[in-house]
Order: sequence, then C-alpha cells, then structure tokens
Amino acid sequence: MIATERPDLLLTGKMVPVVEEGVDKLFTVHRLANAKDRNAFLAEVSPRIRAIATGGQFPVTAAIMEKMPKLEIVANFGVGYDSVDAKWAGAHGIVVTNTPDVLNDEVADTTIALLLNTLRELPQAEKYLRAGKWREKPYPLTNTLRDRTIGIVGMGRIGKVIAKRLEGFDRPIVYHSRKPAAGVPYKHYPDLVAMAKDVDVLIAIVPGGPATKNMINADVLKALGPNGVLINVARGSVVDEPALIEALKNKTILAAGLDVFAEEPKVPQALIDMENVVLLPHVASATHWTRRAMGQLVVDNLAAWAAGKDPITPVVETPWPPKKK
Ligand code: NAP
Ligand code: 8YV
Repeated sequence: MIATERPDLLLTGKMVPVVEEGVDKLFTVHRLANAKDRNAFLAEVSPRIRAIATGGQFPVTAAIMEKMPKLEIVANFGVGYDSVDAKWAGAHGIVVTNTPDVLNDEVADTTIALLLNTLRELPQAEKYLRAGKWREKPYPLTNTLRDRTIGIVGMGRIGKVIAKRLEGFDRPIVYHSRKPAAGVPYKHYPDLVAMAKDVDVLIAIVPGGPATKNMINADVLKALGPNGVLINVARGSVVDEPALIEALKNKTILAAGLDVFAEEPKVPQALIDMENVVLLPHVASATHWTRRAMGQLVVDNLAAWAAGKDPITPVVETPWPPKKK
C-alpha cells in the first residue's frame, strides 16, 4: 500500500469502539450496518474494497470475495473464523487474520462458570429465591463436580487454559483431538466415543466448520451416558442439536451448559423449556477488557498490512506472504 492512500475497507457489522475508531483512522470505511439496501450497497462498493473487518455475523463467502477483485485482507474479530471461507481466500492470495490467545483466559473463566452453574443449578436456585420459594422449603440438593472425570474436546490454546483451571478442582482430566497435543500431561483419546464412555463431563472447545460439524452426535451422547454433562463453548455446529435435545429429554444424558447454538441468535424453544440446561447468549469472551483486546488485534493486523508489514496473526489456511492470484 502507498503510505498516503486510504484503502477502502468494508466493516460488516457494528463492532467495539476500538475497531470502529481504529479503522476510521486508517481507511475509507464502508459500513454495511448503515446500508438501507445491503445488496445494492455491496454491489456499489465491492470493486473498491481492499480490506474487510468482520465479526462472524456476516458470512464472508467465496461469492462475496470474488466480487472484490482488489481484496487483500479479511480481519476477523474472534479466534474462530468459520464464517470466513479461509480456504478460498488462501487460494486467491487473500490473507485472513483472527484474534487468538487474547481471549483464552476469559473463555476459560466462562467455561468453568458454566460447568459449575450447570452442575450446581445456581441460575435455577437464584430464580427460586427471587420467586420467594425459599420461604416455603430449601432448594433441592444438586449434582456435583466431586465424582467426575472431565473430557475436553479440543486441547488447543483455550482447551489448555481450561484444563489448567480444572487442575485446581482435583478431578481427572482427559482429552480428544486428532493429534496428541505436545507437552500436555493428560491422557489423549484419538476416538471421541471411547473418551465419552470414560468421562462424566464433556467440554467442547474445537473450531467450527465442516471438519467438526455434528461431531458430538447421538452416539457420543449415548456413550456419555445418564450421568453425563455436556458443556459447549465451541460452536453450535459442533453438536447435533436435535440429537442433544432428544438426549436431554430422554435422560440419555443428565444436563448441558451451552454458550453457542446452531442458528444464533435463535435458540430452540425445546432447550429454553428445559430445567436441566443452562443457556448463555454466546458470551464466553464478552467482557469490556477482552473484547477491547480482541478489537485491538483486529486493528493491529489491518494497520500492519496497510503499512506493508506482515499481518500479526494470519490463519493457517492463508500462509503469509500470499500466493499470487
Ligand atoms: P486452537 O488452538 O486451534 O485449538 C483447536 C483444538 O481443536 C486443537 O486441539 C485441535 O487439535 C482440535 N481440533 C481441531 N479440529 C478437530 C477435529 N476435526 N476433531 C477433533 N479435534 C479437533 O483453537 P482455540 O484458540 O483453542 O479455539 C477453539 C475454538 O473455540 C475456536 O475456533 C472457536 O470456535 C471457539 N471459541 C468460542 C468462543 C465463545 O465465545 N464461545 C470463544 C473463543 C473460541 P487437532 O488439530 O490435533 O485435532
Ligand atoms: C466472539 C468467539 O464472541 O472468538 C471466538 O471465536 O466465538 C467469540 O470470542 C465472537 O467471535 C464475536 O463475533
């Protein structure tokens, strides 16, 4: 990029202030959120777009990118970039960046909170108190973490931090991933059903996308069994949602704590109506501190590219420097 030029950037939705303000300093920003007719807006700006800042609410598909012949970078707000067709981008010389590591602690904290809330029914108990029912009789006794083995599905950046926190609970920890993770002391299961048979808690923290779609299916839930608890902080697509609803209804498993859903922000009424679930609106990283850090990394990636430097956190599908278009 030429230093004095302000490249055209598409902002696909409303973002945290650090991104909104950061991109305004460097780019000519085209805000899709302000468009009355999104298709007409995209048709008009696409030929000029050289950079996209996006946050998962707008799928950055091959069809979108191929209308942008000048596109060079897609900066994703979030470590998971399953809403960006990174493979297509990589094959067309476009770099995709994400926001790894800066959210590990927050997501791990939320995962532990969701696990304990699911087992100890703390949201339900609070609702009970507010409804004045405590004056009638004590809240019933609940399940516990005390007698459980925990299986983590995904032992990457966040899975490792979750495991570190869980060590403080003195419970056995095992994990599933395609390859054993270097340097971790826990037992590795290459087979998810085999691990589900041996544990009482499954915590999902793998990427979304075709390779993990519905990997937690009816067979896995059956193997987890009637004392089993599923915690999903990964992506809704990782769990076969209808199979999960059936498993919760039929007591094939005991309970679930879910931060993510197949068709966000839609949550199946069947889940909302259930007592043995705790449901969160995709908030695992949603604090001012962490979202600011994620936003800063989006801006830093874009600024590095705009200054002709290497993007800071390119994803594996888009090696840097890029191949020619
Ligand atoms: P990461 O460092 O890339 O780790 C991913 C882990 O998943 C690795 O252990 C990987 O091991 C395993 N994995 C990948 N594909 C797999 C497959 N097909 N089968 C089994 N295991 C597989 O990613 P991270 O930074 O920990 O983030 C993980 C994901 O968490 C993100 O992609 C995002 O979707 C989700 N997330 C959600 C929230 C939220 O708000 N709820 C927040 C942050 C992240 P192998 O490659 O050896 O299989
Ligand atoms: C964000 C996430 O909520 O990083 C991720 O993969 O799922 C979350 O941290 C999301 O990306 C915001 O769009």
